[in-house]
Amino acid sequence: MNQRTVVALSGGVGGAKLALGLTRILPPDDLLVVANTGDDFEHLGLTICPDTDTLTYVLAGLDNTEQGWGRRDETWSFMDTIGTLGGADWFRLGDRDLALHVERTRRLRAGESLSQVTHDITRRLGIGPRILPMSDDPVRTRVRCDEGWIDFQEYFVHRQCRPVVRELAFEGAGVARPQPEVMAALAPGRARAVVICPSNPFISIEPILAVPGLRAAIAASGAPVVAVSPIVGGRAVKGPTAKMMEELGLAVSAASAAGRYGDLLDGYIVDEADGAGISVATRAAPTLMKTVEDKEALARTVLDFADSLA
Ligand code: FO1
Repeated sequence: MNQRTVVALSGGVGGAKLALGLTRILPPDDLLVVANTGDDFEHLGLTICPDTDTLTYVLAGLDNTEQGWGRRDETWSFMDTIGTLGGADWFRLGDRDLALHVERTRRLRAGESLSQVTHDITRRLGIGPRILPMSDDPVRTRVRCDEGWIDFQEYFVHRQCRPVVRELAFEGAGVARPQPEVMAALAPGRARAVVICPSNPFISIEPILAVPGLRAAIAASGAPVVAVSPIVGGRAVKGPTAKMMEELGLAVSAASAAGRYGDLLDGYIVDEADGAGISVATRAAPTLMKTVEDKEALARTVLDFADSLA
């Protein structure tokens, strides 16, 4: 029987953790991780792809675990120096991380697609499973706050998520073409499961679902769609998820996170404390991932649950 692929949608730290767990229980060819590219931006003349790079470093075992992004064993000579030259030093690019941005930017400018560059870099770093962007066309998350529309990283890093979020937009999503290999993995009968990782629904998952054709392909894939709640005990594990929910007038709960995915979900993994008010099938499990064993255990729970829903 042809191997059936697990397709995981991921953004941010939580997504990368569960993706790591999935790599520990699946053969490399059976996992395809779709990276959100809405956080990508042009900075210092470089094309920066944070969610792709976080996945890359975590799956390559190169990640800075305390920081949740970037590489460990970093040095900061470039950042220190660009600051003295009056350049932008608010978005911290370590010297080793910088090499990735410089080389990726060179190759994109030479006409390679983001998928080609990402595939080659992940292979060179010894990563078995596929990490692919949701689209090779640019999609950029924009945030409308009281001062107007700002870029995502300006909101998330430069202003440290302080602005009140009134609205989000995914610039370019309307005309972005879904990544072909992702669409092929979602062809009817080809996927074993679609896993929506415990990422921020608004900024990590919804941009992926906004790429024309992707949401419909997931729904038509015939595979069980299982999401892991990013809210634990009424709080977000990391990042601005809870703050955004409040600012967008939503309850800060696992249920309202699930509500963002609507009828796409077949199952929802919630932390023991959070099962109330959820219409789809739920399974309670520890969703806080501190150790690699936690990540593997949650990955196993997600796939067992998905298989039971198939
Ligand atoms: N996040 C920060 O809070 N501060 C930073 O200086 C920062 C730099 C950075 C550099 C490369 C990279 O791939 C990610 C980086 N991030 C930083 C995280 C990034 O903003 C987030 O990972 C995503 O955009 C949100 O999930």
